[in-house]
Amino acid sequence: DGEEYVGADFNSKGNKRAPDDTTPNNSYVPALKVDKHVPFNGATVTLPGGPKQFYELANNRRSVRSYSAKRIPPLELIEECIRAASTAPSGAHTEPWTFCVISDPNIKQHIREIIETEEEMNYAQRMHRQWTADLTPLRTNHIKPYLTDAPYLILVFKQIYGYLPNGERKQHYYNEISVAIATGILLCALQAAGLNSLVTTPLNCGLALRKLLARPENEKLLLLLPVGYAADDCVVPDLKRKALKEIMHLY
Ligand code: IYR
Repeated sequence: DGEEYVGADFNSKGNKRAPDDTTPNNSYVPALKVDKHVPFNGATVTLPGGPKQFYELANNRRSVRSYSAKRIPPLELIEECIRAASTAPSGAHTEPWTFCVISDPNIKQHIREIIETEEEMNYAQRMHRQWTADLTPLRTNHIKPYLTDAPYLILVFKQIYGYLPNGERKQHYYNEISVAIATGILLCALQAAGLNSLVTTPLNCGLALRKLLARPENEKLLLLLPVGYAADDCVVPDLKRKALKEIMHLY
C-alpha cells in the first residue's frame, strides 16, 4: 500500500514514529520473551503424496451452506483443527487470535437472530445493488439456516492489541493478516478432518456478537464459520477455479 514500515517506530497504531518522539531506543523492551535460538532441521513432516495430495485436499473444499443437523462431529476434531490454526505465523509472534466454538443450540439461535436481522437490512438497503446482483449466482439471502443447523459455529476474533504482564497494552502488528492466515490453515485442517465449512463475514454484527459472547474490547469479530457435515441434499454452485497460468507468473 506504499506505506513505509520503519523498524519498531510506531504511534498508537504501530506504524509511524511521531516526529516529536525523543524517547531513547534503550528504554524500549521487547514484548516477546525469547531465551535462545535453537537449530532447526527444516520441513521434515511431509505428506506421502506430496503437494499434489495437498492440492487434492484443498481443491475438495467447497463453501457449504446446508448442514446435517444430525451428524455431529466430536469436539476433539474441532479442537485439533484449531490447534493447527494456532500454528500460523503472526506479527512479532503475537498470536492475535481467539476462536469461540459454539455448540449450544440457544446461543446458535441467538447468533442466527442477530445476523438475520442485520442481513435483512444489508441485502435490502446497505449493499449496493451490483453487490446483491453479483451474489445471485451463489443463491445467498438473509435467511441463514446453517447458523442453527451446523453443529458448530466458530467465531474468529482478531485481537487488535494485547496486554503485557504489567497490564499495559501490547502492539499486535498485522493482526488481521495473521488471523486470516490462521483461518486459512483452519479451513485446510477442517477439510483434512472431513468436515465442511463456510467463511462468512457478518456485516454490522461484530459488536452484538462480541457482547453476546462477553468477549473483551480488544477482540473484533473477523469471520464466522459454520462447521459440520454437508446435508445429504446439499448443492453447491458449479464453479471453476482459475488455471495456474492465469494466477502465476514466472520471472
Ligand atoms: N454476508 C452476506 C453476503 C455475502 C457476501 C459475499 I462477498 C459472499 O461471497 C456471500 C454472501 C451473506 O452471508 O449472505
